[in-house]
Amino acid sequence: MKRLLITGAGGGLGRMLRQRLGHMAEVLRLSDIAPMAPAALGEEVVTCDLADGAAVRDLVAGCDGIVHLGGISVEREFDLIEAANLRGVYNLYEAARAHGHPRILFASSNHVVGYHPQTARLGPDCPLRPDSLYGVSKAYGEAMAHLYHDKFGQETAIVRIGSCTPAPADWRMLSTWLSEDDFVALIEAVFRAPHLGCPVIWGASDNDAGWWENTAGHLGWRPKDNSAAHAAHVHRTVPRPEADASVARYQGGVFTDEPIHGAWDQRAAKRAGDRD
Ligand code: NAI
Ligand code: 15L
Repeated sequence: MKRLLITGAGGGLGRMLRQRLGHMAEVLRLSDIAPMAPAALGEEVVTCDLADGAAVRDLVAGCDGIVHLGGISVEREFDLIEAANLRGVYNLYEAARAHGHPRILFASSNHVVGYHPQTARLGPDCPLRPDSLYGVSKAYGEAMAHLYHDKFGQETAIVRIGSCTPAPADWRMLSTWLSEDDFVALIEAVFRAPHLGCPVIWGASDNDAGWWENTAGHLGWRPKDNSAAHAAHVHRTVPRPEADASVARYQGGVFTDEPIHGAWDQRAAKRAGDRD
């Protein structure tokens, strides 16, 4: 590729991938709304709010591929999620349509299925059971990817990332862990494939305790890491959650405990308080 765009490049995964995807394109275009380190050789750094359609259109111009990480990555107020994850995704797909349909890797999340019990083993066509407004916004992004594929042939790898961290940090992550190496190898496979289409891919390593099958074998992706190598350390250092705690019951863990932030009843209570 001549130019690969990484949105959300100032975030946790974006900063990691900035270090590790330079070989994939002559130029990495790195964008975020947050501060980023200055551009090094072979990099372009662009501040861009995903909610700004004109800016996103300019951002995507000249790009041959997009790793779309940008957006709200946890449960927050709907207005924030709406701007970055709903309008932002629409802006990205419209920009891609205007600029020749560069292939997209969409960072979806396990939280689209977070209310499935941990006893369930899920395939890519399982019913969505989002655990949060955040999870709903990722489901919307997945639907947008399918729409633009069916209508225009836009290719997207919908990657439902589990927990991408250097090592699994708790008991749940023994099931959801995606190693950084496996994520990088998946991105390479997605952009190397002659034909991609619009597959749903579970972004998890080859964990003994995993809940999701590998649906990207046809792209040549074979995750190499396994959380089992870290299990003894987690068992020794992290207290085991109670069996009836959400983090032990549901695939989405503590996201199922989140309230609806800034809900109407909370706003009404605040307005009444302000009047008193
Ligand atoms: P992060 O929160 O560290 O990074 C997201 C970046 O998006 C931030 O730097 C933020 O400034 C930027 N952003 C937010 N609103 C924006 C806007 N309106 N315009 C432009 N940029 C905006 O999240 P992280 O952990 O790096 O995750 C990256 C992506 O992967 C996110 O989309 C997240 O939902 C997804 N994901 C991550 C997982 C993980 O294990 N880290 C698991 C599942 C999904
Ligand atoms: C996500 O979708 C979040 O972006 C990340 O911060 C983690 O919470 C991850 O899921 C997870 O489920 O561990």
